Amino acid sequence: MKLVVIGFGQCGGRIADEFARLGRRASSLRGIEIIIDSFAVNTDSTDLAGVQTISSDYRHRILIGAGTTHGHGVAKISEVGAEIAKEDADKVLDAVRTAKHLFEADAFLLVAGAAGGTGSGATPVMANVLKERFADKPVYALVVLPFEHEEMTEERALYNTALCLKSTYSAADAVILVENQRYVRKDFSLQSNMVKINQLIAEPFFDLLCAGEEQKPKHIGARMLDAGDIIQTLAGWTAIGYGEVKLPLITLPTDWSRNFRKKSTRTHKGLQAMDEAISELSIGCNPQDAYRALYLLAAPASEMNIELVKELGDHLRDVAPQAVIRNGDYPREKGLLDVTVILSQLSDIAKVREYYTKSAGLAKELKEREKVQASKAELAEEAGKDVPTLL
Ligand SMILES: Nc1nc2c(ncn2[C@@H]2O[C@H](COP(=O)(O)OP(=O)(O)OP(=O)(O)O)[C@@H](O)[C@H]2O)c(=O)[nH]1
Ligand SMILES: [Mg+2]
Repeated sequence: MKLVVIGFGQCGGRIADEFARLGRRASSLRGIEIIIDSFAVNTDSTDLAGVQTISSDYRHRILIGAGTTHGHGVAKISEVGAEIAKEDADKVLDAVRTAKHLFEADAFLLVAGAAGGTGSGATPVMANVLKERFADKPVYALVVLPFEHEEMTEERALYNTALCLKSTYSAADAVILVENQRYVRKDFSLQSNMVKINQLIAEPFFDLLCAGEEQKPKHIGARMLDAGDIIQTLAGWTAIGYGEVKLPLITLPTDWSRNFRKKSTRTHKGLQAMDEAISELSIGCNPQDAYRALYLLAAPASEMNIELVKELGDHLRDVAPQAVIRNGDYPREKGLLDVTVILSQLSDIAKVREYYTKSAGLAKELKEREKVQASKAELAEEAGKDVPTLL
């Protein structure tokens, strides 16, 4: 699958940069193209300069709202981010149109952190605009949810997140949710290691995007998972997960049907990788709420057979009984068996509901506060009405 990736705000720009690196890796190591082009869009010029792999010209690192923010960001007000994106949408569209081989792209992937101002405001607006202009290409959004400490200390973080989720869900074809906190739970040292978190966020997409672009017969599986399968799977709220098991580097060719013990070890490893992928999903969710799903098994050809693919399918069906499941196998490097899982069209995500509930009250409170502030300001002005002015 070939993507055009556009990152909005600081978080979005950095993760889009990570996708740009996945694209380079695919072309240098595998000789295939998965990222047609990548862009970073921001109201903050310093953040744009911090991006590393995305081309450094102004068409790939796009400053929006320069007239309003003078390159200094929108200070976490997502309504301002959205307004600026509406005004400067053409600037982004013009840049995207210059992407080489744009017609070959299967979809757009927009990326943003939901808690800030620029990314959370601009992503739904641009999803809308892109859907209008490119009717034939799905628009997906990868939205990063804030850390717990941000939710507890900044009510704006909660409010922006709710605004961003609601608007992006209604504009994009699918919203892939990624919880920052999940990576910290796994390894606390990651709290301050955004680079590592961003790598962990992007990595599960590598095999998934590569599998359908392979041309060499030795890397084409019995059932190739291509862009069509992914597009058919992605809809609404979506989670992605990845699990791997290391394998011995040297394995002797085996007759699977005769060697029962070896067969069960293989199955065990496959299931272990799949269980890891499901327990490490990018957002906490109940797989029973998924109406679409896919899994991709990648391993050396000698380690896979159709039976193993089927057993993994049976396992996923037990976990996500409602889902229409697509699958593929991808013969790859020695020494590793990995499984990528997508659960999509999730009917309910507790975390999303929680953002909505908390922010509904907050929306009222913010309005109330504005009113109180306005009436206090009026009183202050009234008190000074008899003081002469110098102007
Ligand atoms: N995973 C990850 N999260 C990030 C990164 N940078 C920021 N975040 C998270 O994204 C949210 C803030 O979004 P930013 O991208 O910094 O904000 P912005 O879109 O630039 O908006 P403004 O700065 O308010 O104009 C917070 O929840 C951060 O924890 C990053 O590189 N990776
Ligand atoms: Mg910023």
